[in-house]
Amino acid sequence: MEDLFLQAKKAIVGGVNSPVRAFGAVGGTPIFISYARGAKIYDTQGKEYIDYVLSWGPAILGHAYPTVIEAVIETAKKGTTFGAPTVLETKLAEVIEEAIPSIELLRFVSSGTEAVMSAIRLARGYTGRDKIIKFEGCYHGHADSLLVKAGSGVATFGIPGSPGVPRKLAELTITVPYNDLSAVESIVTNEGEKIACIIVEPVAGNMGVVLPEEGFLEGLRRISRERGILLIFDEVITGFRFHYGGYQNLIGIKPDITCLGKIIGGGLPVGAFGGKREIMEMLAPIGPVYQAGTLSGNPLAMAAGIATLNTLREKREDYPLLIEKTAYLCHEMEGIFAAKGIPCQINQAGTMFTAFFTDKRVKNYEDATGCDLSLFRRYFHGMLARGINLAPSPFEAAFLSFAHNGDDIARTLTACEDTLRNM
Ligand code: KE4
Repeated sequence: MEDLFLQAKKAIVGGVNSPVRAFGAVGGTPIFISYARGAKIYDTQGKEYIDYVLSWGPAILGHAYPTVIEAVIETAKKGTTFGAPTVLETKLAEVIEEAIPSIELLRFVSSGTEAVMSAIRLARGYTGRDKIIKFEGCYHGHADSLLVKAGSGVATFGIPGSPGVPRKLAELTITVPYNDLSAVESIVTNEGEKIACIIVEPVAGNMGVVLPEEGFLEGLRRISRERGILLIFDEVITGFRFHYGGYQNLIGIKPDITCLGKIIGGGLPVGAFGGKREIMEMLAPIGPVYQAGTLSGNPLAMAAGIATLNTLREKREDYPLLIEKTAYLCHEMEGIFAAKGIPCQINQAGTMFTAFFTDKRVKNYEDATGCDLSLFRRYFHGMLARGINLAPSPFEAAFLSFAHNGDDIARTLTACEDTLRNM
């Protein structure tokens, strides 16, 4: 596949259309996928892999799920996009709003980044305030205001997380450690009236899986409500990942705005943001906050989303079993690591998990970056060589799909055992 990568690099920046795919964190040449089905992906040389990336979350039903594929084919025959309303958009919106009651009104876009970028603008437009609070290690897509890292000192001015992000804009984003409610409280005490929103991944997936500590999310809801700050849950990963609905339903917290993506598009480009009617109605064409998109809500993507969520609704009783399967895999892997004397903490949340190579609990980004990256690299390549496809970065989540069966789990554990034996 080196030849394919060389050829790709001649036409596409770094040979990839999203940086993490280039294997920068793990070294080596990325595998080129030729097709996928169920829990398996197949590279261009026909090698089979059990897939735990699932295109970074969307393929929760498994790849090439027949009902989804059928819906896409049938819809495509009638045309792929019209730039005009279709009933498919209304249908998918109704399905999502029925599953996640905090969303009274929504807008579809074509990616999670677009959903978050638009939600931030809406929060700023609705509150008339400019500052936002985000958490270190949470990733919300690549909009300028979110590509910011913590400035000097605790949570003062943000500094650009990438060249091209204006310093003046970065300074409006305050970054605090995940799970650090007191840091949020002290900022809000000092400048609550300047803060438009707090955005958080209710379960973090982008520093590896990190769970909210007891009271953390409840605290954000209380603090934000007290000071007229909008609370945004970025559920691009967690939406429909834990059960048929948002993570928010499980913990009984209603954010003001929810961002969705990945699963709701069934593998086609769909993002969405939605929430309280009075907030959402600030958006054009009803309100003055502008937001738009040529392919937003296009029929093909809507058809894939409707087929996916309808299937997940039928399978809603099967989520606990999938979570149990995930817990079993994590528990057995922990045993294998322990038996080999390799320090490893596995954070599991529902059907997603991350193996951190450290002997410390990982409850924020600082803990996550303290892991042994060289161990991770050897583990990643050992598993890949044995036909197990993991995310090529230690700061990502592994996902199970409804297509992963007992044999896949057993093969994964054997590969894990064999990999560690050879490390
Ligand atoms: P997209 O623009 O990539 O569709 O969504 C951005 C986004 C927003 N919010 C959360 C919580 C997300 O996880 C993401 C994107 N996730 C990454 C992987 N963790 C996408 C993979 C990639 O960047 O290629």
